[in-house]
Amino acid sequence: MTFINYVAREINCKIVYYGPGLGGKTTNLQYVYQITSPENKGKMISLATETERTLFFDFLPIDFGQIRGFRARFHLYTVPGQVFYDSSRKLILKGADGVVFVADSQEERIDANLESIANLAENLKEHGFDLDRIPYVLQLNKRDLASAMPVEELKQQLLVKGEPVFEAVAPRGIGVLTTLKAVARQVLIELRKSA
Ligand SMILES: Nc1nc2c(ncn2[C@@H]2O[C@H](COP(=O)(O)OP(=O)(O)O)[C@@H](O)[C@H]2O)c(=O)[nH]1
Ligand SMILES: [Mg+2]
Repeated sequence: MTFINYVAREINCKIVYYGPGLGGKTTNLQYVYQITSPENKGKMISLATETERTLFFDFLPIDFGQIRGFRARFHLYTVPGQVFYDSSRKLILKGADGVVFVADSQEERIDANLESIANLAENLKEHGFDLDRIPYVLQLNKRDLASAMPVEELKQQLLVKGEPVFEAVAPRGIGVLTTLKAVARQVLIELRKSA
């Protein structure tokens, strides 16, 4: 669902941050937004539900994202994590070029992570996409917490297809950009195939 703007010579790519509530999706986006210079980003839009916010903004990375003379503009979205917002999640997922799954490393959130991955697979399927084929990376967030499960154990439970895995502490920006660059790289590879 990539939108090409020939006048601006830009290719628009949509990347969705998915995962259980309070896992750190919004924090990831806020960090990327903070460190992007004002001339390269649009407004941060926030849609507030009662308990959570859905955020999105677009930006033009200067150090990555070139494709045949076009610059790639990335539109980053978060989804609400709670079960009863499934219709919003589905809507936001529509037309995604790539997905970042932000897992909460805490032991007590393992079931929430698993449920959210299953929900992602299901919702992608409804849009005619396949988790096995869409650009996808796994972020293990909250590595700073004492209750964080060992990385190997999390990988065993959460990996779906040998996707790249990144450890993160989103409020400190640790792992945030490496995660984003990895999914962006996959999206650009897919685009080049179809260009
Ligand atoms: N200790 C710690 N707290 C985090 C981390 N990432 C996010 N948080 C906190 O977890 C809470 C939920 O984060 P948020 O980004 O809103 O989660 P979202 O529901 O997935 O968007 C906030 O209070 C964040 O500051 C992390 O890596 N470590
Ligand atoms: Mg959020």
